Amino acid sequence: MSFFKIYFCGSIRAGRDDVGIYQKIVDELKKYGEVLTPHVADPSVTALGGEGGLKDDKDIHDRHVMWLKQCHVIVAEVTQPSLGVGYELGRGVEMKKKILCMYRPQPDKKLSAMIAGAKDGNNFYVENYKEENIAAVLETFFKNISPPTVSRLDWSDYYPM
Ligand code: 6K6
Repeated sequence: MSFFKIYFCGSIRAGRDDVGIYQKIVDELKKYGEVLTPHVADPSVTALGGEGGLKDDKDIHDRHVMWLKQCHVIVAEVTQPSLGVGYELGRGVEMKKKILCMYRPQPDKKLSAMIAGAKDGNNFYVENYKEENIAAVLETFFKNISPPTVSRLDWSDYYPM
């Protein structure tokens, strides 16, 4: 089994309604490797609450950009629109990361065209899904991408950029 470094994105300050789904996705992602951002799925992290260990917004931003650089793949739950998630995806595209956006279709809303239209069938995937299909969607994504070329013991674990 390949050991991917996975950056998971989900709404924090934009609202925590979907945190239960984020937990299910992160639990599933752990079968494929190391999730660098498990706190996004932590129900004790609220939209207004702080995160232990990270001092301020600059600290949070810089730490997350460092994890974005380190990851092999980005998986984002994009149903709850979030500025932070959109920013992470834009940075990820520039870094040429493999990206999967997971969206639960809504009766009264449409996914942003800047996400839906970024789909390219190569690096940027967008999948509509239902909660019961989380495992299947992730299995298909990971089956279709190349395994990481570095082992679990990556130098960046010792010398973070
Ligand atoms: C925790 C609760 C309120 O504020 C915090 C501290 N902020 C963050 N903690 C951890 N990750 C964050 C924080 N703010 C943004 N992020 C990153 O952006 C995560 O990786 C999420 O994927 C994304 C959420 O962005 P917003 O705009 O919904 O907060």
